[in-house]
Amino acid sequence: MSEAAESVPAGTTSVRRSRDVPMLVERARTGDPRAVARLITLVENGDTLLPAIAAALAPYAGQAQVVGLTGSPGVGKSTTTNELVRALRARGHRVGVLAVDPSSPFTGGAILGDRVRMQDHATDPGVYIRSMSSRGHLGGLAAATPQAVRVLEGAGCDVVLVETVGVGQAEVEVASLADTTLVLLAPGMGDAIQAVKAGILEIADVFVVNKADRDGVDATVRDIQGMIALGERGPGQWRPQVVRAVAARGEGIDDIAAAIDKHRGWLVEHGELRRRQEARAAAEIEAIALGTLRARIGSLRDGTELSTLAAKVAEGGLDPYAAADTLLAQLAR
Ligand SMILES: Nc1nc2c(ncn2[C@@H]2O[C@H](COP(=O)(O)OP(=O)(O)OP(=O)(O)O)[C@@H](O)[C@H]2O)c(=O)[nH]1
Ligand SMILES: [Mg+2]
Repeated sequence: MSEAAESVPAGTTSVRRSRDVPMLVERARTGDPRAVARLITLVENGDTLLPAIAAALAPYAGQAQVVGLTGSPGVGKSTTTNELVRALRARGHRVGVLAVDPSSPFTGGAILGDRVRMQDHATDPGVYIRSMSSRGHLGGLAAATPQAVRVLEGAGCDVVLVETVGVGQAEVEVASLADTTLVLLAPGMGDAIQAVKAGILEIADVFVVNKADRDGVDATVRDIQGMIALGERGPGQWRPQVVRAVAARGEGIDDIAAAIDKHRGWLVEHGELRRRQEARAAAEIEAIALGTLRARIGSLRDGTELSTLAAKVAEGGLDPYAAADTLLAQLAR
């Protein structure tokens, strides 16, 4: 705990290094980007202040519309995000952007590219853009991202766009945190097949076939529509939309926005929005609980409990299941 940071009157330096959660949240509420940045850093680092931050932000849960964008590297996620931000700003929305890379513990060069591509909004006080890595956070990005979303909700963002790189399991996990998930594909990248393998098809609410200025766009659209047709869907279930775009020229962005709106309407109409928010909360609680358990098991390993049990199991006096039960009972205390 940095005492100095707290005694300094609230200014630039103190906000950047502050550990005063009520002050940071109050400032974030007024849209102070430094307070938002500081809170997200604390979240990202898995700081010991996390529970206090979560408690202070709890009243603002569920106030923003969360839209996830995922897809292979270079498919055009940041370009699309940038254009969507423009469209949302034109409607007067406050927008938060989180660019997360689940596959690497540190966000690397791609982020610099994102910054450049989203430069258009760098001086707009109605836009907050942030890159995130999973460094330090016990539950990884799947646990850190919803908390960062809460920070942005607390800061008054109406919409939060979450860009994740890749089409693997970790991306599916992060993308499933959104109310509406956009999966971006490009012609000729074999993305459609990879998407099926990674279970992306199940989480996509809207498919965006970007780079529609390239050859093979019709075939890609056909592939996806074929896959959607094969997917089992009960009556009243959402049928994923397919939208073409040339994000680099701002084309198709209105169609993407319209598809997001349509999905939003469907979510509300079918009570699915609350169900998704609850599923998200459940995943969050589980990740935190597992993180705590893992930390406690780690500390048990250093102690005598585990070695005592291990000795008994090794000499045949106890079976490992019973030993694990004993261990869990000890952890619960
Ligand atoms: N031809 C063409 N190029 C595009 C289009 N949209 C984006 N690009 C280009 O594709 C490249 C990658 O775009 P990004 O928006 O950075 O892609 P990304 O998916 O965010 O990439 P990562 O974050 O690295 O995974 C850039 O050079 C863009 O200018 C498009 O519609 N058509
Ligand atoms: Mg990007």
